[in-house]
Amino acid sequence: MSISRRSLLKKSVVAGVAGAVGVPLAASSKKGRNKRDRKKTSVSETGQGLFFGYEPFTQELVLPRVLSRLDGGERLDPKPGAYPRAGGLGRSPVAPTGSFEDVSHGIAPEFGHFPDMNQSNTGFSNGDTHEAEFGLVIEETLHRFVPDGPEVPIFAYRDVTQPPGSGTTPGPTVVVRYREPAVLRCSNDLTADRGTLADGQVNSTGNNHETSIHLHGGHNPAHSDGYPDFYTLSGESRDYWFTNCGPQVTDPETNFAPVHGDKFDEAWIPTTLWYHDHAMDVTGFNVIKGLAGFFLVVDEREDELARRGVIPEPGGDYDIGLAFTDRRFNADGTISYDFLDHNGYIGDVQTVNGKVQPYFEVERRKYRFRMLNASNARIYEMRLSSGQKMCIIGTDTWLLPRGVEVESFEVSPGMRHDVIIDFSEYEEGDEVFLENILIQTDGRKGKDLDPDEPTPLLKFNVVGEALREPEVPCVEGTTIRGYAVDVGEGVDNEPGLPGQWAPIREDEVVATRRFTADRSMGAFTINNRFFNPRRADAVPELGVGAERWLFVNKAGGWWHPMHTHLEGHQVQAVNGKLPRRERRFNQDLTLLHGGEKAECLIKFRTFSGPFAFHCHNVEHEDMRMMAVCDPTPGPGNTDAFDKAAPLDGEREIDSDVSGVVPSCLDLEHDHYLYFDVAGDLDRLAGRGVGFPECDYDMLLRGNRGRVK
Ligand SMILES: [Cu+2]
Repeated sequence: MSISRRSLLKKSVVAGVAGAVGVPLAASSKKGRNKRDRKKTSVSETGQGLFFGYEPFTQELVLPRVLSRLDGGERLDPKPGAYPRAGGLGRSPVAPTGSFEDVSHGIAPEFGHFPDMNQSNTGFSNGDTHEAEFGLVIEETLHRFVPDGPEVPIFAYRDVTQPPGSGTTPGPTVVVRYREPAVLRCSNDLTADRGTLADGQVNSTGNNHETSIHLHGGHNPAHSDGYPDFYTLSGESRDYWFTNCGPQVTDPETNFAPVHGDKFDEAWIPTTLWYHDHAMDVTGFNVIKGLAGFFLVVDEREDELARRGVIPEPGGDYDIGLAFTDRRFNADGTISYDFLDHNGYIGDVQTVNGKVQPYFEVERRKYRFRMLNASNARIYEMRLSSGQKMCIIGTDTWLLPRGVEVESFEVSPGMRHDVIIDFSEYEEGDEVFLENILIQTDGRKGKDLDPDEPTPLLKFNVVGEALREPEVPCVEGTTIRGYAVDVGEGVDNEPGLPGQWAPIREDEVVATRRFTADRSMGAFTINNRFFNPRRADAVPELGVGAERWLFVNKAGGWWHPMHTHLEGHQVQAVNGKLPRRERRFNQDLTLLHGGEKAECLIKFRTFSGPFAFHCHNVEHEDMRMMAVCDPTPGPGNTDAFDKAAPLDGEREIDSDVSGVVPSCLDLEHDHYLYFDVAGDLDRLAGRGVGFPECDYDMLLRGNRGRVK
């Protein structure tokens, strides 16, 4: 077995005590920036990739396929919530024998307890506890990044209805309706014995690889949130239950979400999400190898905006997902990844939807682009080469109350910008580039904005006739979600588009917490602590009011994009000033530049923890810049409060919660760093993953499994 990230980490941290950690071995990032040379761009200026070059903007943008819905005879078998075992289905898992048909399909114990989450509120059309079913397989396959370049190994999500080897990066796009709960069965085919090219498979690492899918922006129970060590281990499967709802409105009588509430906070209706790997210690490697995809939730407001012509039809031909990832390649074209570069992975080759600098033919009309920064550490300042303004209609997971027009916008890893670009003013044959003007040479931080040295990422080739009728404009001030209350902007929404967005109010705040980002021993800390998945760093009272979270960046000049799971937040101020205009609403990421303090308001609703919050520079995250938020019922909910016990850092999480058998969740402390023994995969051979019979506790809004 080749060396794993985790074993490297252990070695490097021990070495780090002696001061040897934090020095990247490869000097790759220093010289990495693309010069603006549209004639010929070498794949790498690091010296590693000089054996081949490519002509930029000669390959077409590729759009990911839509993930197949499983219906009719294709539905998940065995059914979600049931476990395969000899002699028929049972309620508890059995040790797997190695085939997907025989592994456990544990699902969040909340599954089945929220019948009113679906749109119709009359139960589920299929008599089940969810509406949609999907299947993904995680596999290694071959992919061509560079035009006429080599096919190289990637990790990919594959639609389970498609043949082995057809996985892609980005993975298939999941499209669901708002309040259409879904089960996604994820099968991890990254096994050490998965075969080689000779027998039609790809095995570039010779390793088992553990995974954990996080639906970024989703409002889901902890068991389905991709908690870092709630793995889907290699050769095994896991069922993720995605509510596809926003947070439930708190019951004012009990200060707690109603048990069978059908009221959801319309300010937080999800729209543009993405799913990606979140496995502890190895997220950076898994993501740069390809494990990311779009997840779109469509609601009636979007339908109405499309009917009026304000936005293109959701999921239609003019609604385009763009995932931006920078990568480095070795001389043979394979992806280069330095496990000991903890600064953050910076590539010198820019890819969009897995293709190096592609072109995209656009008609002379309006498009919606869902721009996702899927890079590990690169931050972008995006603009159009023509100087044309773009209209932002959504940031991260949520639509804005009104359109915001900008000439450029800043994007940290993990962020999404939902942007309308109108090509109607161009002539056929015009070329427009989407460009990045933020210079960044290593993972620590962005440097200067350089408008004279842009890196072109994507070329739009304008084609076709002008439209006969002008389209309805989507510009500054156009009603999108609309304001539900007057926040000094007026509430004059378009007729028939009632206001949905509302701010979290100061008078709702019941607690203030401060989280300081810093560095230590070559790794990264929040409040001087390294990540420990068994320790709660924040225990908000579930469903009660709001909290003020102060994210403080003390880590010298380093930049840290902070991401909250379960709930997004609203930034009130950064260093006492308002943030950029488009980032004053809902977001699940706040970028802290050097020395910045961001003041955010956030609520915790519907589900108890544990949930992670962390820096989304993925290498910082892997190097422990992560903490645990464990929303827990408070004393106002006496019965639940008596049972509730937040994670204390010592106690094991029960297998009921994690899906990992208890003996694999032992704690190990090593130089104050927590290591998850579950990651030592040899120890897991032949053991099952799944949820044994367990009782969901409605009062707790979750199940830690230790409450008897
Ligand atoms: Cu960071």
